[in-house]
Order: sequence, then C-alpha cells, then structure tokens
Amino acid sequence: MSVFLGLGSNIGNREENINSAIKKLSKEIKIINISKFIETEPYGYTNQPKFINCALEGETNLTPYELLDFCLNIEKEMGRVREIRWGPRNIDIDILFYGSLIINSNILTIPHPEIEKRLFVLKPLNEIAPDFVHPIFKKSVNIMLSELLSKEGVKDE
Ligand code: PH2
Ligand code: MG
Ligand code: MG
Repeated sequence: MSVFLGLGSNIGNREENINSAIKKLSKEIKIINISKFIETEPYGYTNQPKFINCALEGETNLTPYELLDFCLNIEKEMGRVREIRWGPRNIDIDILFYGSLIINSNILTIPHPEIEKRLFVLKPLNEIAPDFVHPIFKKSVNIMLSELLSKEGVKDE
C-alpha cells in the first residue's frame, strides 16, 4: 500500500533525529520519495522551539494498525517521552494517508486530523504529492495548501 508519513522534531539535533527515524522506517517501508526538510513555526502550542518537518512517501505491506505500532515503537526506541499535548518532541512520526483509506477508531485516525490546517504538513507534502486527493475532503494537496495560504492570519514564513 502507498502511504504518506509526516515527521517532525524540535529537540536535540533535529535533522539527525529525522534521518535516523527514516532509516528505521525503511526496514518495513520502501521509501519512494522524501521532501526537503523545512523549519517551521510551532503550531498549536506555540511556546516551544521551531520544528524541522518533512513528509515521505512509502510503500508497505503493514496494515494500518501494524504501521501505527511500528511508528510508535520507533518513537519509543528513540526515547520520546510524551508530556504536553502538541508539546516539544525529539521525534514525531504521523501517518498522514494510508492509500485512500479512512479510519476513525479510538487509537487511529486516518487521514491524520487537521492536515488541511497545518502548513508544516501541507508544504512538504505538496512537494512530493501535489495531486494526491484527500479522501474525505476530495481536495488535492495543492488546493488545500493554496486555500490555507489564502486564509487570513496564516502566514507563509
Ligand atoms: N507537531 C505537533 C504540534 N505542532 N508544529 C510544527 N511546526 N511541526 C510539528 O510537527 C508539530 C507542531 C503535534 O504533533
Ligand atoms: Mg504530530
Ligand atoms: Mg504523532
């Protein structure tokens, strides 16, 4: 299955954290494409350091729940501690899309919630998958990005 993941880090050596997560991900995911790493302003909880974010496209045989476990285990292995919701983290690996599947369960929401509100997701995603259509909103990544950028108060750094 074709999957898109979003990665973020705002503690420690951020690029190195993301690179080592990608290396670990590649054990179960064939990496097809990786966006540039971009520095982004913290979203949600703003009193924290800037992030490095990127998006990647992969191909995997894992089911959505196996993929979730796999990503959470890599976060754990890399020593992530969960404190504040949306707070600082050395590594965050989010499943953005799993093909065009829609899942809403207690432990897993796919597509990832609020993709359409987050520049730090849409910018890197637009680099590698501008025409990918969000299965709920039926809008492509590049349309979601241009709509977000045209909103009042959303500034493109
Ligand atoms: N992740 C969050 C909350 N806020 N802001 C940026 N810029 N990048 C992130 O990856 C990020 C965030 C929750 O996972
Ligand atoms: Mg996240
Ligand atoms: Mg996460």
